[in-house]
Amino acid sequence: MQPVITAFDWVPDFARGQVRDLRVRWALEEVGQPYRVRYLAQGEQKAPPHRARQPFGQVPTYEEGELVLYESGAIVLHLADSRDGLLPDDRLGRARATEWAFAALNTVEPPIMDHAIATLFEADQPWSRPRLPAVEARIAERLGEVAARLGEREWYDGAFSAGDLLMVAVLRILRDHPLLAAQPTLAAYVARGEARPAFRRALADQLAGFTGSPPPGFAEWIAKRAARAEQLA
Ligand SMILES: N[C@@H](CCC(=O)N[C@@H](CS)C(=O)NCC(=O)O)C(=O)O
Repeated sequence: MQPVITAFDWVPDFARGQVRDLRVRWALEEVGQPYRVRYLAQGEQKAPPHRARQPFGQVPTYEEGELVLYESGAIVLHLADSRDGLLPDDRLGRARATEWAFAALNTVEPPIMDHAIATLFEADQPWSRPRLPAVEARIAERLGEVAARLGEREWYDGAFSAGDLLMVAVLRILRDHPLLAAQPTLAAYVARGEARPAFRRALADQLAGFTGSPPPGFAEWIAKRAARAEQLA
């Protein structure tokens, strides 16, 4: 039986190609595991049936037989552990790939999400603009550190791994931002990840899945929010 993941049938344009089911789709493609998708309309993620799968009311989830998993990192690591292709065979190599996966999710992603909160989710709040310089400085510091550790290597530790998959997925949140362009080796690392056939298939499939409609009142809500953000500028 094919595993089933959850994904949204609609998100705003800025989120297309970034929703976290992409990481899971990418891992599934890398290991050659066919899968099915249960699409959720906006709002459905907070209803009891999905909450039973995902306590925070978010996507993605992963169901395989009696296993129901949430957290994209845990799902990617489960796929890497249970199939060939995303973790080296040796114990120490597996530990290093896991280290890079946690570095991505635990150390690099939080300041990048702070940036998304300040510029998107809470862009209309008075605290966001004053906070931005500090958030950007923290991201710049982290990117410099990641670039220093990666050096000139193609991937973190030999062959492409689940750690690289998650690090690229996190860094590409900044794909159009000058902060990433300021680190050419990282920008090239992201481009290498995005050039992988498995990534391209995963991205195309995520984009093709947005066949739904925005929730009622979305256009009015976004316009009001933009007007408030404009006033604060
Ligand atoms: N740490 C979680 C984060 C999941 C997450 O933030 N999901 C977002 C989409 S990328 C979501 O479902 N947001 C909708 C909501 O919170 O209502 C993971 O990596 O799986």
